[in-house]
Amino acid sequence: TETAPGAVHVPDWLAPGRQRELLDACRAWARPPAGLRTVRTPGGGTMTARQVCLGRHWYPYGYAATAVDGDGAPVKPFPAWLDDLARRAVTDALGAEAVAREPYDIALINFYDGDARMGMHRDADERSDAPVVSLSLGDTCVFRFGNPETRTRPYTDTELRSGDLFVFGGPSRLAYHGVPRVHPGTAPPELGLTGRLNLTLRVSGL
Ligand code: MD3
Ligand code: FE
Repeated sequence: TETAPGAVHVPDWLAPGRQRELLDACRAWARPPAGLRTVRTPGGGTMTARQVCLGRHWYPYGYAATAVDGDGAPVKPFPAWLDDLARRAVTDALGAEAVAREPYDIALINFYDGDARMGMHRDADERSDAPVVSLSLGDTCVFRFGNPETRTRPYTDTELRSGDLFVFGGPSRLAYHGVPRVHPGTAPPELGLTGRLNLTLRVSGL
């Protein structure tokens, strides 16, 4: 269903077996070296969700081929199967015309515990207008989608559950968005995940 122009939510896009496979891959990527790190914000604070990157490290506000924080190890490679997954996701959500020419080359994986949040922000560090693909695993969260102009209202709040796909293309690509809360204990029990994880796939254009 289209939440805003170019923003399409596909509940239950990943079957339970695929959720498990993706979770296992994310857990492997989260291990050192270049594993989960706490992202420092320019104001001196830290993000409450912890993050692991593939392809390039994201740091506020840009991408780096070598780690500028964390353990200093080189970033893990972005595997070709994630590009295939991103292309299938965009095709299913927006249609084949919306799929980018350039390969998807960056994954950002955010791990949320029950207290983690993500404030309203825009993702403007990519030099490509290719749609961003978001996949959620584990606990349900409230996802807040704003507008391209201001960090403030009007918002649309939707719940993102384990297995859901969200694709952000067109005018929604630069809209403000955030995660005001996670609902602890709502993950599918068979997944074996405490907390929430979100994987985004992007074209860096770099
Ligand atoms: C809209 N992640 O990684 S997912 C992010 O749940 C991010 O971890 C949140 O915001 C999370 O930047 C929200 C939905 C999402 C992801 C990327 C977007 C919405 C987006 C990029 C552009 C526009
Ligand atoms: Fe974002």
